[in-house]
Amino acid sequence: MTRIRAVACSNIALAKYWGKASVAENLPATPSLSLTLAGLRTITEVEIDPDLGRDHVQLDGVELTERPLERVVQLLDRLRARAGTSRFARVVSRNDFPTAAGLASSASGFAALALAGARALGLDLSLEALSDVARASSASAARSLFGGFAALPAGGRTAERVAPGDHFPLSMVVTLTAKGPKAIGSTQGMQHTATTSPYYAPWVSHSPALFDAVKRGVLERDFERLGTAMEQSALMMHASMLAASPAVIYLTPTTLAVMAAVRELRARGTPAFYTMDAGPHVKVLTLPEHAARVAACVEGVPGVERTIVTGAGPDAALTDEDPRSLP
Ligand code: 2P0
Repeated sequence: MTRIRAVACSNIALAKYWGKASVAENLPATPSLSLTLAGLRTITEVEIDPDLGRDHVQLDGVELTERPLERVVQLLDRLRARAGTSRFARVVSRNDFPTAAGLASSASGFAALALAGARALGLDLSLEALSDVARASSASAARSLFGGFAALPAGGRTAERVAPGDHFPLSMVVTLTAKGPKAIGSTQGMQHTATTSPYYAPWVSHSPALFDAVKRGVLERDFERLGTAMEQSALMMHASMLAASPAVIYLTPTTLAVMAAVRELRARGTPAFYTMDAGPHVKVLTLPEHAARVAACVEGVPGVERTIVTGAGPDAALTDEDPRSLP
C-alpha cells in the first residue's frame, strides 16, 4: 500500500473566473488572477489499496456519496488512466476552514488531491501538469497548486505563476458573515448566469481589461490600481449574476454592511478593498501594517461572525502532517 499526504492552500481570486468557455472540458471564459492564502489549508491523504473495490472518500470526517464522491473519483480516474493502473484509493481530507461556504474549499481540496493522488499512483508530475488535472475538476483549483499570485488564462488548461507572495506582501482579512440559507453552487450559478443573464456577455468581454489592471497592480506593487480593479471585477461578476433570471444573489445585508465599512475606512485613509465570491463572506485586501485595524473595523459590523487574517501561502507540497490532526 502506498500512502501519500499533500497540503494545498485555498486562493481568493483578485480578478474573477465566472463562466466557462467549454463546459465539457471545464475551461474558463474569463482570465483570473488569485492570491493563495496561508491561513486556508486542506490536507489530503491518499492510500492506494489493491484490496479496495472502489474509492472511499472522507471529507472533514464525513464519508462522501453521490456527486461530491463522483467528482473525486473522476479526478482519480484521470490520474489512473495516466498511470496505467486500476487500483482504488482511500482518501481522507480535512480543511482547517469552513467547507463549501464560499471560501473556495474546492480549490485547495482538488489541488491537494491532484498532488497526493498523482504521487500515490506513482506519477511524478510538474505543478503545471497537476494544475491541469485539478482544473478539469474545478477551475479555481488550477491556481491553488501555486503559492503567491497565480493566473489562469481565459480558455487556459493550466494556471501559471505571476509572482511569489513576497514580491508584494499583502494581507487578506477573510470576514465570515452570518450563515444564510445555502446558496446555489458555483458551477450551477455560473451556468445559469451564462444562459440567462444579458450582462454575461459584457462581463466576459470586459474581464480581460480588469485582469490586466489587477496583474499590473501586482507586478508594479501598485495597491490602489490593484484594489480598484479587484473591486470592479467582483462587482461586475456579481452584477452579471444579479441580472440572471431568476437572479443569483450571494450578497446579504451583512455583506453590504461590511462593504460599506471598508469604503468608509478607505475614505478615512486606510488602504483596503473588498472582494466577494460565491457566498456571503467578504475578503478585504490590505497592506500588512493595516490588517489589525481592518479586522477590528469589520468585526464591529453586526452579523460578522469572525475574521481570519492571513497572507500569501506556499505552493502545494507533500507533507507528513496527518489530516486527522486538524481541528
Ligand atoms: C474564482 N469562483 O475565480 C471564482 C469567483 C467563485 C467566484 O472559481 O465549476 O468551484 O468547479 O470550475 O472553481 C468557484 O468556482 O467552479 C470560483 P468549477 P469553481 O475563484
